[in-house]
Amino acid sequence: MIATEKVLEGLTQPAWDVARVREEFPVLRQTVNNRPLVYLDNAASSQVPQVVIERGSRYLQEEHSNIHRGVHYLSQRATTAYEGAREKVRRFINARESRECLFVRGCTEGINLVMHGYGRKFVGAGDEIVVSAMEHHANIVPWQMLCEEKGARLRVIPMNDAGELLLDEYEALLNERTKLVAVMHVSNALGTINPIKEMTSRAHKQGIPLLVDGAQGAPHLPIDVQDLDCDFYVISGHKMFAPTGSGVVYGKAEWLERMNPFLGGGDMIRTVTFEKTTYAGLPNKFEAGTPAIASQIGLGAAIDFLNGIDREAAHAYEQELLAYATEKLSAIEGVRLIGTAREKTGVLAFVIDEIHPHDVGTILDQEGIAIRAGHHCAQPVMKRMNVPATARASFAFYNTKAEADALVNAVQKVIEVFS
Ligand code: C6P
Repeated sequence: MIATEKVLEGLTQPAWDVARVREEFPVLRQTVNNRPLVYLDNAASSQVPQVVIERGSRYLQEEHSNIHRGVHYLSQRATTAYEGAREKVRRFINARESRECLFVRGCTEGINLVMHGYGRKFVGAGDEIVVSAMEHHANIVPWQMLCEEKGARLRVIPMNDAGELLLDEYEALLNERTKLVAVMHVSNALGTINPIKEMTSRAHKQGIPLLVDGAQGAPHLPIDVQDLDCDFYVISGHKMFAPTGSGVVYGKAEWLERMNPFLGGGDMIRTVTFEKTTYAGLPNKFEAGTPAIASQIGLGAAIDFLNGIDREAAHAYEQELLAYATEKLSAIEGVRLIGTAREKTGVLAFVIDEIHPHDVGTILDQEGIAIRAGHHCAQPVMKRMNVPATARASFAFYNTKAEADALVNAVQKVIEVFS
């Protein structure tokens, strides 16, 4: 049976069968420090299911070749697989056309592509870019670089203490100088789900395009870019069960057609002379050089995997797990949750009185529990919440209540060690 076509029996039942889904993720079977691995760092990078591993190795064993260039058999097979992955992405996010789905290495590269392609062409002196107070550095720094270059200004949507954006203040920031709103779908540091459809509609009322940093949205939520009506939606494959080096920029064709290319080189041109170069059509105009072929084919296989499970049940299960862990963790004296929005995905960030998050992370690691500790590439969030850093557990649909218990017990142990 072809790996990516494997039917994932048992995963489409209404009740989520977590034991069954865990079987698909070989990395979860190991022990760390003589304890079963408890992997709660999914917001940094999620794990890869067997079907994706098999698809990647099948490419390397049977199909490896450069794409778009060769007339030979292997190149055509690799091209078919690569373009097949693009079509899978298109369907997954419900883009109108596959040429609106550009392959990039991840969100950071994707946002930089839009900054160079859109920003350097359409933003000028005195213009404004609106970002939010909860953005990841990947959706701040490129826009700051642009503002510096162009003499433009970065405006910031504020948030409340729970980590929810203030929509009236957002709307008040928009004006004729605003050239782009760049906002995350889901916060990696707080878990907040932002009301993207509403935010897009408010921006569009004033003719302003909107970019969504979908790094933490695509792995957990159904994405329909036509329904959201966003102008750009950027995805990192390694956060949605695909290999590193895979990712997507969705852009409306009418923008992508008008934008400057990002990188110059092979495969993105129509003609080259020393006097002038003309560019290829979409999507090639934005895909210079040899891309991460195996990784993008892996992303296609990860999408097959996600299509093979009941995503609604997976989401409901993640929400249940979040509620369970939130209740238990917040009941511990000395623990304070950072990020308590009403709409959240499975991110549980916290601080413990008098104990540095790095110490929490290190002690949890000794228990075989992987979390992330630090500023999560969101220093402005730390400043806003008045903490130097947080410890962050982030859940995926393969995590269990027993693992949430292990987290809670280990946090209690940390407090005992320091008391
Ligand atoms: N957040 C985290 O532990 P890259 O690294 O390019 O795949 O994705 C960058 C990025 C952009 N936006 C958001 C919302 C993100 O969460 C991330 C990556 C990881 O939270 C690593 S810092």
